[in-house]
Amino acid sequence: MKHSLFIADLHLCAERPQTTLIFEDFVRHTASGAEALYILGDLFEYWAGDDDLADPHHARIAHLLAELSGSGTAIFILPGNRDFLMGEAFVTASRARLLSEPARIDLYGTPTLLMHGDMLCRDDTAYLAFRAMVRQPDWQAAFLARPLAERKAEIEALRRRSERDKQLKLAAQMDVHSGEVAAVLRENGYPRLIHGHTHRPARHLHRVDGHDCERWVLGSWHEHGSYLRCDAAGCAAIQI
Ligand code: LP5
Ligand code: MN
Repeated sequence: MKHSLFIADLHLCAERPQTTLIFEDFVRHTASGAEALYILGDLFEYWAGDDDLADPHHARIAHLLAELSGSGTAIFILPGNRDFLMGEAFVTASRARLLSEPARIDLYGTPTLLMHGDMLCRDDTAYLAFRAMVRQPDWQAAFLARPLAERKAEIEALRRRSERDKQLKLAAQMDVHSGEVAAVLRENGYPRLIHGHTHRPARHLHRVDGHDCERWVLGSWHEHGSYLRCDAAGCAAIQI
């Protein structure tokens, strides 16, 4: 049966080789049977710019995706808060297509909205202010003009700060806001939303303006692999 797969929050990096091995196995033996693979953000621990494709681990992942695409599975990448600096060079090397957020697709007859999920965390105001700054094209051009080693050091400092800040935030503050979920479904069409980011895999039901909607939250790959498989009959979450 024709089907598509959805993943997010793999946070791949050379320091976690086991996750990369699980991902390679998933791509070669599971994703290869799908019509399409949608990567909804945070494929990498972080992405400092496409010049980091020279890193052997990054090149290995791009090559793996290019092989999958060459074998007939379409690959779509919607970048997350860790890898929004992914550009044309990475998607070309991976033979993937870049999606901008929110992306609307027709998934076997069901209108489906795809997001990373960070934009839905309306109560995380410190993060949203930071996000607004780093998503500006001018800010990104200035950042990318700096030497790669400097950018990586800056991002690692930011990662440490982010981990510290998260300790001070309430769990609810870092979850999606149901009002924001209703707003995006209203603006972009009902009835299905798929996203990641919160690392709280689940299927939620929402009633929005009289429409029964479903929201699938993808799991992270920290403990084990996880993906969502959708076909004309619906979606199912699967753990590897
Ligand atoms: O990533 P995760 O899920 O652990 O936490 C996120 C939010 N944190 C982030 C930061 C990333 O983890 C760091 C990697 C980003 C790489 C991007 C590269 C380009 C940018 C480089 C800038 C130097 O996204 C976290 C949320 C959490 O999700 C839950 O939703 O809470 O947000 C934070 O912790 C952010 C702080 O609240 C605010 C930080 C303000 C920092 C201001 C200094 C900016 C310095 C810029 C220097 C050029
Ligand atoms: Mn994220």
